[in-house]
Amino acid sequence: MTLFHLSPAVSDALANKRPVVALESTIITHGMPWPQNLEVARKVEATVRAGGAEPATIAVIDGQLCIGLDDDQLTALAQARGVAKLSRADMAVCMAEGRTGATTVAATMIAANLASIQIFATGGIGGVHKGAEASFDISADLHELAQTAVTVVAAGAKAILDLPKTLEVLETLGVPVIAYGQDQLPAFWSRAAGLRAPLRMDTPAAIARAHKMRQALGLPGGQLIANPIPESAEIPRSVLAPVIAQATRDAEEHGITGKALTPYLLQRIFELTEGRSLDANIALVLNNARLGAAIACEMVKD
Ligand code: PSU
Ligand code: MN
Repeated sequence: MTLFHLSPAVSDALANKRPVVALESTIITHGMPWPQNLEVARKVEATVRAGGAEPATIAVIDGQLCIGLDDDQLTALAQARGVAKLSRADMAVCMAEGRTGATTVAATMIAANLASIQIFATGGIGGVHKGAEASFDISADLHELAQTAVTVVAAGAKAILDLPKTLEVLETLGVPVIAYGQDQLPAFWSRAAGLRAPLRMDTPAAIARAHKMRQALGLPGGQLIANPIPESAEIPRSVLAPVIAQATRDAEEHGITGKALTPYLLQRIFELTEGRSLDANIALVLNNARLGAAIACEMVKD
């Protein structure tokens, strides 16, 4: 049984020890509307290539765990409806049943690690949802960061989450949360959350060294690199706070919970900001792809 399928380009890059950056697919199927999702997926790949690394977008297609998608696969995924959102709990079932699913941060980390890809760039990770003390809604992404040795570049956790609780859980789980180039924790659509990040690093080389150091120490798990959104694209917190509050109330009113909650909130915020949240989301994903490529380039140096 072959466990996963590498695209020719990814296979070649890995065989020749060239830098590779993993990319998730839930952001394509559940995180952004058509047709921007396809445009962004292509642009993210192009950005990784421009940064000197090979992109490996990951998804389960007809039961096969694909690491590196061609343009037809990317297009089909971006257009498909009702694609499953896969995390650690459901990836194996989707594969066993020969179905198609998009990988979240957690599932993408598992797949990347299987293929020895150590860097992964995305938009935002899942975290502790507001009201988690009642709902218990804590993303499996956090536990994955604690056990799978992949460095994840994100723009911090989304402001729809409870950021202080998310930081607490990551600390409990022993996950380094490293702000890139600033002291403040970036908050996805805004550069600052009003919270200090536990750690700070200023260069891709230092991040690559810290990743290797964790491995040398025998520590399981990865690192979370929180890369602030470019200044020109950020949406001030004062603009976003009431929108998030409204979206959260709407979700409650409609009884949206579990896996459906994050996609619902993202879509609602997109509507309430008349598309502005999507523009910011695109800018930050591309920014993370650039940093991911730079870290991947450092990682392959001895
Ligand atoms: N960030 C985005 N868009 C997304 C997600 C994150 O900007 O679509 C996805 C990621 O795949 C992440 C998932 O792993 O949401 C978290 O979902 P949950 O909160 O259900 O664990
Ligand atoms: Mn959840």
